[in-house]
Amino acid sequence: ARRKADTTMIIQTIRMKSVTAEGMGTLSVFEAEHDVPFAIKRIYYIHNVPAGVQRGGHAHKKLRQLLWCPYGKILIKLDDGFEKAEVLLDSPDKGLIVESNMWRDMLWQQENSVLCVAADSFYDADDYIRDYEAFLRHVGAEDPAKE
Ligand code: T46
Repeated sequence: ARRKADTTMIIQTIRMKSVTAEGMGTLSVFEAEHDVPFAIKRIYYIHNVPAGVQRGGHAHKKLRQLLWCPYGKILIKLDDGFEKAEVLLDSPDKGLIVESNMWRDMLWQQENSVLCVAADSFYDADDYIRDYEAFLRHVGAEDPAKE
């Protein structure tokens, strides 16, 4: 029951408030529930990743997250089952909200880029969908050829 792309996939990016002190660098900040549309229960970060590596390859049933890259360049590829979009995290003040039911891949484009994530829930392995066909069924976007 694949629907037509009559709705556009909404990709929400945020700009962190950034305060630069002349010759002394920049402080960037975001606040839970103010700048990010949820309370934060967990922070994790992914580092020591060689350039060219792709991680992810899953979706979450419920989890909502903010992704940002304080150092480096990481391409985030999103797929809601109907449409795909890409966002390049290439600036420490740029954040990407990834809602639930989004298939995500993260491609490291620069050695040692760091991916930081603020999540609205504790870790729950049962919240992951790691099979793409199962994801398409979950969001009601099965390939009609396979029905
Ligand atoms: C996501 C993207 C952006 C834990 O034990 N606790 C945790 O909080 C997390 C996030 C992971 N883990 C364990 C589970 C695996 O054994 O760490 C290992 C690596 O996790 P995974 O292969 O899922 O990593 P990525 O980079 O593919 O995905 C991660 C998050 O898991 C995922 O929620 O949205 O970053």
